[in-house]
Amino acid sequence: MTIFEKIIAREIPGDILHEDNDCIAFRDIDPQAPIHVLIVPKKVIPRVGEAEISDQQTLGHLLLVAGKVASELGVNSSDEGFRIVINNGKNGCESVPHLHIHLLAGKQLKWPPG
Ligand code: DGP
Repeated sequence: MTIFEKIIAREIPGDILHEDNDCIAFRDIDPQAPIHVLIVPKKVIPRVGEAEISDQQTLGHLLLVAGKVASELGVNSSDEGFRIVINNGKNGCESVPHLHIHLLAGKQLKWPPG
């Protein structure tokens, strides 16, 4: 069971900002920006590179929820803004093998990423 499944099952606490039938969004325990939220599908897809055609609706839903959470946190504007990141595998710095979108905001982020 991944750490994210335990948060979904309320076996460990999470600072939850959104939940619906398909996903959950909660604040990252190790924030890399003033706003750092993870959007996680309830279905365990290990990483985006292993998603299947049948996951298409879920993948799109995660992006829409990221936008909704960004709106609720007041950063969904061109003046403010946010970044979405999906880490995949070792070189992508994935550490939890349960697909998740990072929503980062609240400061000027650098480009290119490291
Ligand atoms: P990644 O490296 O892309 O697999 O991101 C995993 C993220 O998960 C990382 O930013 C830290 C976060 N994380 C790990 N364990 C926990 C936890 O128990 N609670 C919360 N809220 N976040 C966690």
